[in-house]
Amino acid sequence: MKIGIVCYPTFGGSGVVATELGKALADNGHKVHFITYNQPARLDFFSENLFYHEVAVSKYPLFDYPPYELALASRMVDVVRFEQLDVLHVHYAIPHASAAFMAKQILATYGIHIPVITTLHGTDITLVGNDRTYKPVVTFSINQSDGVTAVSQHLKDDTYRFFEIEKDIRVIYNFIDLKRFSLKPRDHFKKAIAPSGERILVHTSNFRKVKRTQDVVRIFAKVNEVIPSKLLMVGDGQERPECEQLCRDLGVMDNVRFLGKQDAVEEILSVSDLFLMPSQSESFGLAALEAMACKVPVVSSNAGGLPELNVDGETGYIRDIGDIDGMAQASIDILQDDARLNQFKENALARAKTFDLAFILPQYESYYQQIIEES
Ligand code: GMT
Repeated sequence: MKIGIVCYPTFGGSGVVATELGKALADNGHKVHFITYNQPARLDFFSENLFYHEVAVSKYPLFDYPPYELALASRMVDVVRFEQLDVLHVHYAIPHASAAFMAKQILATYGIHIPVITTLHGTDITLVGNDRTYKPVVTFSINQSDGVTAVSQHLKDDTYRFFEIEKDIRVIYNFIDLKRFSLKPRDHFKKAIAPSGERILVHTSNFRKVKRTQDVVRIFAKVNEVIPSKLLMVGDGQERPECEQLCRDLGVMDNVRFLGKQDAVEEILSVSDLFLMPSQSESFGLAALEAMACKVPVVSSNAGGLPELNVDGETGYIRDIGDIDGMAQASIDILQDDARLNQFKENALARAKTFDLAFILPQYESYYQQIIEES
């Protein structure tokens, strides 16, 4: 197939899922065309089946808000026409689904029919999309998509709860490439971070409010009172300065490292013993899946789709959102007992394997085929 993928070229979340999916489709022989405003973060190599079409937004003094959606729709029209795409797969509803709707209408004037599939990722439904500012457009463009997928059952349920959706939504879970995300022997790195054999806790995110990164620090401070440990904070965003200050206030800064944005997250996960994800909202929790694939158990909140990934008492523990004491105690329970920690590590990997790219990729391929045939 010739597939157009529209996404945000971001380091995490929907951008990573879209890019990894495109790369896997290209490896499987499909021609994949990325349409976005910047080279996607993980699309940093050459492949005969991968193409990248940049969306350039012209600046003009009149535009306080340059019309990205129009530039994107125009680019989609050109790419579909001249590359003769079979399907457009847009990741994250805003503004990709509405831009695709516009492109589809324009293409119809050339006698071209292009099926559009929208994948819902989370905040496009739970936070941003549900905002009155965007809601009518999001509802309309989801209903106008030929196919709609959601990355968890919880996100599918939320979409029906928050919007008036007539479309059938297919759940296709996020996936992991186990060739890249696996435990790597990095003993020298582990020794450098935890020279006295301390346990290593880790958190990766974009440090937005929704991630509750200050809870991560508070949980760690409580764990560190009982178990000598270190915390690695990976990523960057608006909450980082507050977290750094909180570390100073709680007197734990000597045991915390803020590593900023990192490409080789799997290297950091490989030296870690426990992943913390106390999010306020999380449609799936891809970062937790990456950790589990590297044999790192997860202590998380019960937000959104997290219970579909993290199995309470098996791959880690789940506590209510904001239950800092509960998450700290759960972390201590795992970390203070070698046998339990090792069992949870094995369980985490076994669970991650059920989200192997090899199982999920065919689900997307057959869904594309179905939507192309039906539309
Ligand atoms: O979590 C973020 O803030 C990024 C966001 C995105 O859309 O890029 O992530 C969402 O999509 C990921 C991939 O499907 C999911 O694993 C995340 O759980 C989801 N984030 C939220 O729902 C908050």
